[in-house]
Amino acid sequence: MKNIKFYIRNILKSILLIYDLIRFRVTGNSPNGKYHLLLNSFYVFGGVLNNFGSLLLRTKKLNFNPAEGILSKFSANEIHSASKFLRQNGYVVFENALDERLCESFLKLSLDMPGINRDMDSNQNRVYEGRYDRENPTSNRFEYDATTLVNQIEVQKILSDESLLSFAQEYLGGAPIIDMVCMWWLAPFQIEADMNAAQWFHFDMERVKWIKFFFYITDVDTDSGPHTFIPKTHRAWGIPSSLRKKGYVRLSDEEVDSNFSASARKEFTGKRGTLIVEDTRGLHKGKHCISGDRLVFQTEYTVSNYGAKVNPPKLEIKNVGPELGCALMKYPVVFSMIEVTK
Ligand SMILES: O=C(O)CCC(=O)C(=O)O
Ligand SMILES: [Fe+2]
Repeated sequence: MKNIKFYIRNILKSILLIYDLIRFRVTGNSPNGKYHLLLNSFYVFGGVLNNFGSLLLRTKKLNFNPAEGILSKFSANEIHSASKFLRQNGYVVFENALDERLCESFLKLSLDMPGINRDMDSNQNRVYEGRYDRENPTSNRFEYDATTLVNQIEVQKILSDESLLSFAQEYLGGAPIIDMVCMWWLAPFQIEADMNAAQWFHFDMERVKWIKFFFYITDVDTDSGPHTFIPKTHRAWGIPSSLRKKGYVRLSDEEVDSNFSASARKEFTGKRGTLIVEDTRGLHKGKHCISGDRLVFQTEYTVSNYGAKVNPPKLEIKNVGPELGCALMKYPVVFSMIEVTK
């Protein structure tokens, strides 16, 4: 009986979601913050309505030049196979995507730029805002805000990279919109994995369809917090209903292990410069870092800004470098979730 009620309630919510998606397509508005309906529909329909939403809301593909940017070192055939692999498995890895020089610049940036400790589940970590001290971490996760990041020339290089935009577009099936720019350290601060630091398995669900690019800026081994994914769980019904029904929560390793064999887990160890492209609608986490540390820079591209409300990062016009300046003029929709200010 409880089960029937759960399904009836959520089917009604899914009908409301379809109405809200169509209204958004027509008016560009979702007045009463109906995005939680997307989550509800996912619990019941396992992603089918996400696919419907992305077909409805995507905009026309743009004419990027895939030969311009960091993926241009891979042949057209390799990119084609990578794209296919990503669609089938939910992830694909490019080794040496970033060169040593760019990794060094990102590393230096992370040590010069102020950041903030992520609150931990226990709230036991120190509230700290300032520069990162690799020798004395004070949280499992230390992060930088998007506004600080988008004003940096190294970051702008990635944001305006046409080979990345082209790869994202191929997956999304419509013009990619940059909707997240982040960078963070994982460090061995507390013995336990932290849920709030995304160290327990979960799926992301802020948009109808999106794709994340994780760039390793430091070498990552099994102890220093490798990003971890369960292949194929990005597909419709890819996450078993018993796990989806728990809602938008973090899942323990035991809960995940009771549905997938431990060997199904893909733990991404790799040299700095490695790029992991992943559909984080599948189950994933940052494995708890027990020694060493891990710095990741990340961008997310979405097919539509329908979904969770976010504060747009502010990009000061005086900080816009030539590459980004050019991309902003050519592809305004890509940067439509970034606020350009005087
Ligand atoms: O730190 C990680 O590898 C996981 C981060 C995560 O959950 C995410 O970026 O969605
Ligand atoms: Fe996540």
